[in-house]
Amino acid sequence: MNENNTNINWYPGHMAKAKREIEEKLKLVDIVYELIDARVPYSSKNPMIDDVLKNKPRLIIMTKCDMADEKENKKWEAYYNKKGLSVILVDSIDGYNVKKIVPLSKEILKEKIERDRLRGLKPRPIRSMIIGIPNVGKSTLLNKLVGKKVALVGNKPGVTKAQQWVRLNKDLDLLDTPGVLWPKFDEKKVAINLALSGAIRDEVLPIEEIGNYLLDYLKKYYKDDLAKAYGIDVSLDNYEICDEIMKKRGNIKSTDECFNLIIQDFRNCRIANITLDRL
Ligand SMILES: Nc1nc2c(ncn2[C@@H]2O[C@H](COP(=O)(O)OP(=O)(O)O)[C@@H](O)[C@H]2O)c(=O)[nH]1
Ligand SMILES: [Mg+2]
Repeated sequence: MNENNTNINWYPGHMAKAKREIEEKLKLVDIVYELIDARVPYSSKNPMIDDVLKNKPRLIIMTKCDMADEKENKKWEAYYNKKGLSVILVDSIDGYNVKKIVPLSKEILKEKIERDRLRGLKPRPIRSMIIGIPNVGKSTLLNKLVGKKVALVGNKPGVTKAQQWVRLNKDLDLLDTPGVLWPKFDEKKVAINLALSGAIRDEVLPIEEIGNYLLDYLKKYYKDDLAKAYGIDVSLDNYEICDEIMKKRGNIKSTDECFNLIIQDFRNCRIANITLDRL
């Protein structure tokens, strides 16, 4: 249950392979859990996912909702709902909403379940899988869903490649390895958001660029929180702000260190609960 692709670079070859692997697994499941990070609900969503999933029933799970801006959570949830997609916000650490995932899955699949029943098919557990970009919280959610009562179901007959399933309850089996989606960052803004959220390595972009972007964003949307967090005048330019912070904090000795501090504070939710994608 542990795949760690956060440090790899994604080349077209990797993407093609990841796509193929997901398509293979897709045939085995009734429903897909597409994980996106509530702090970056646009940037963490692979835009090619619709091509890969086609008409496969899907539940969008917005992870880390505890770290994101509550108002924005609601807006994004409404936005995806309006597009006809089912969405749920979760905190996979404390478990908020995690128990709703199975009943919601049954609801999404209720027509299919009813069709199968009318055709006289024996009822069987729903099969599902988790997919998402690196660091979105796939393993954490899987572990939370499974809890302590890990029950490996074993291979299903007719499945060529060995697949382990975990029985969550009598109604739902989950593939025990999540599908890793490649992050997509053609847009600069998306690349920066993915670096800030931890989906891609910081070193992919210069710290100065990420830092300036974050500061500008905070000045625009989280001005009061920013002023309060550092005790600074946020009408100053970014480099003046860094100078102010350096004066206040002896351990911060350069602008890069200052940008790094703000980035770490963002990641640890020390400034506020922040959402970096706006509708
Ligand atoms: N606060 C919070 N942290 C989370 C949540 N889900 C995952 N994380 C954290 O995000 C990081 C990446 O999670 P992980 O499950 O390893 O991501 P994966 O690469 O998609 O499997 C870890 O530090 C988790 O503790 C969540 O819902 N809330
Ligand atoms: Mg993982």
